[in-house]
Amino acid sequence: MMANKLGGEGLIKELCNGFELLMDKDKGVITLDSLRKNAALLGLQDMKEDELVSMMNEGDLDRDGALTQMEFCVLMFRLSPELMEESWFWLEEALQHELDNNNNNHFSL
Ligand SMILES: [Ca+2]
Repeated sequence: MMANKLGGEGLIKELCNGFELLMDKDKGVITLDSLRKNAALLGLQDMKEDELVSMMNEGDLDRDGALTQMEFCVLMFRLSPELMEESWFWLEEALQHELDNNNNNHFSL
């Protein structure tokens, strides 16, 4: 299977390729502006303004008005119901890792 071949990191990378196309190159995150500007690169040029806004809202887990790479990846997984169950395993592992890192950062502050 593809997931086994690539490993978790490779699979996630593959799925998140869109992030770099959509992000604001200066800020390193996806904003509504960069999404609007770059949507056509992913074939999303037909998305309406309110669809772009709701995509941002749905993906923006910490409500800072921008999508980080991790937030974008989570959104892509949620928008891709055909993805294998196995992908969820890798994503959860990556998320857990991310959360652990964040927790550690909190404690060290
Ligand atoms: Ca965010």
